[in-house]
Amino acid sequence: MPAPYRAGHVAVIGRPNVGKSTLVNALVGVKVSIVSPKAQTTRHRLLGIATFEHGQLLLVDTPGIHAKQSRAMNRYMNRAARGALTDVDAAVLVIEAGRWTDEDGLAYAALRDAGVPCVLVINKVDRLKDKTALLPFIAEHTREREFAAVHPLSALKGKGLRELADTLIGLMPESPPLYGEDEITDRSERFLAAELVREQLMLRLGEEVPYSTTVEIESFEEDGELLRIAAVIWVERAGQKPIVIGEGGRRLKAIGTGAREGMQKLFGRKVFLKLWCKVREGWSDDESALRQFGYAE
Ligand code: GDP
Ligand code: K
Ligand code: MG
Repeated sequence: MPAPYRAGHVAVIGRPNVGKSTLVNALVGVKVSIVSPKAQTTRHRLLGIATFEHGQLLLVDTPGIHAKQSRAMNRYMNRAARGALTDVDAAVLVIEAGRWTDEDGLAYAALRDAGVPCVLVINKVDRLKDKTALLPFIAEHTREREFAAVHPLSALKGKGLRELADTLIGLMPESPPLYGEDEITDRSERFLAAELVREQLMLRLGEEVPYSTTVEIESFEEDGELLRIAAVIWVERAGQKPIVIGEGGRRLKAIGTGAREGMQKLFGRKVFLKLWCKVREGWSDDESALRQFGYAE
């Protein structure tokens, strides 16, 4: 008798920048969730759908759980991360090889409270110079914590993913696939388009300004084979606008080119993208502006 098909939800939890979104993308096989070296790139919960011959994993990518609660935006992100833990069949706690911080402890505590089976993923093993350090690291951090399994891997290099997928499928309930096998996310193309613009903002702006930006899609129209998309980049203060636009409009142009290339790859169609930059004073600490911009939880 063949093994039964299994399908269910897996929350992907961890502090900012450990590689949660990279891991979700690697398991799905398509970049559905934006990635950058900056913390808090992921602001929303998003489902990545990974279909295998013996099971389907609905991976809930989340903003990193972090200690800062000061702005309304930060509170939204922590709520989105913690909220992901309800109604899941298992969770993955992602940490970085060789590093355990207080924020990892915070993420583990949220998982333990949720009472779902938890798999520890030790990501970025490709960065370890001394691989023999891995075993004592695992021993130290699993001694007083409860994990269903431990998987050292590299989401970036695609090493160890199959083993993780098998473990996770084993933790899922028996069920037929919950989504079609060609589906990759629960989010709309409109949402993904806004995210791809935001990814460019995270990549191309310095340390401060990206956190003051958000992206709103004004129009999203199919024109034959072409997608015509118009988007507004919102900043919080007038002084941030010239930074986004750049000298002679060069930065805005680069943001547009990068985002358009990402969209064409993801949507498999030609994209015509128009971008504006506008000011909305203090939007990231303003609950009603947050709701208008889609940060509702
Ligand atoms: P998140 O904030 O937890 O979602 O992390 P991201 O997926 O956005 O990744 C944060 C940074 O870590 C990005 O620069 C990734 O390229 C990098 N990264 C993710 N996984 C790996 C990995 O396995 N190895 C290495 N060397 N870098 C990684
Ligand atoms: K990140
Ligand atoms: Mg992320």
